[in-house]
Amino acid sequence: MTTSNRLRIAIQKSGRLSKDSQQLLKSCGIKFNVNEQRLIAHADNMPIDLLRVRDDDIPGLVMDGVVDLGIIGENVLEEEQLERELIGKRAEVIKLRPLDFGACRLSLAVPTEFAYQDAASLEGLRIATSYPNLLRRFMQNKGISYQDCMLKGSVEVAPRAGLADGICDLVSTGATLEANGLYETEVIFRSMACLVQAPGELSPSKQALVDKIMSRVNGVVQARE
Ligand code: PRT
Ligand code: ZN
Repeated sequence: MTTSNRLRIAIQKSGRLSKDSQQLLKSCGIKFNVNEQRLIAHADNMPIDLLRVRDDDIPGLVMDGVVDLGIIGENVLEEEQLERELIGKRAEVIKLRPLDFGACRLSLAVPTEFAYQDAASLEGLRIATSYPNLLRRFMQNKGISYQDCMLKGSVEVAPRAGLADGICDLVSTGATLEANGLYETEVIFRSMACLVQAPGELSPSKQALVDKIMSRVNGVVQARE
């Protein structure tokens, strides 16, 4: 039985979005306690279950309707949408609203000694990234060909390790780039955390609950502005 009368919300288990996601839901009056060992946290005062998963799993869970809502970085959401479009898989979500945390940008960066003029400086070169679809879209729009170096982690060390000429990675302060002898040359995608809903209609009771949560999220986020 994979359907539930309880509203399911997927949030990142542990990482840069998890504390803010939990805090936001708590500020909306949803009472829950997280057990680090458990995948699911049941809310005490509303028919809501929180699913604590890897952030990369959240877009797919929402797109497939396994959960009703999700809190996810737009970078991960957009990458998954492009990936699914490529393989002809359902990729819709309802974007409810951007949130006020998780700000970052996906940028191109090259070693300090690299004489970068514009993205065409990367023509034919190898670029390391965990976001191959967002990178491809950007480079295709510019008509620039390049070689892939797909890495799920340690992207910033790829040039120094001789694996790639440049990188396409998330940046917030820029300290990681600097520490690795790289500089940011081009922002290809700006991202924030966002609240998304599964495609299709919810049951009237779930929809009423989503409406209630949304009005509270709007209030909480506005109050923090
Ligand atoms: O385990 P799980 O798969 O759930 O987590 P994860 O390791 O894939 O993701 P996590 O927790 O690192 O990031 C979750 C989301 O936070 C990202 O998808 C973004 O939407 C958002 N976010 C915001 C960031 C950053 N800022 C960020 N700075 N995600 C990653 N970084 C990394 C970046 O990759 C680089 O290594 O931080 C480093 C750069 O930071 P600065 O400050 O040195 O520029
Ligand atoms: Zn992840």
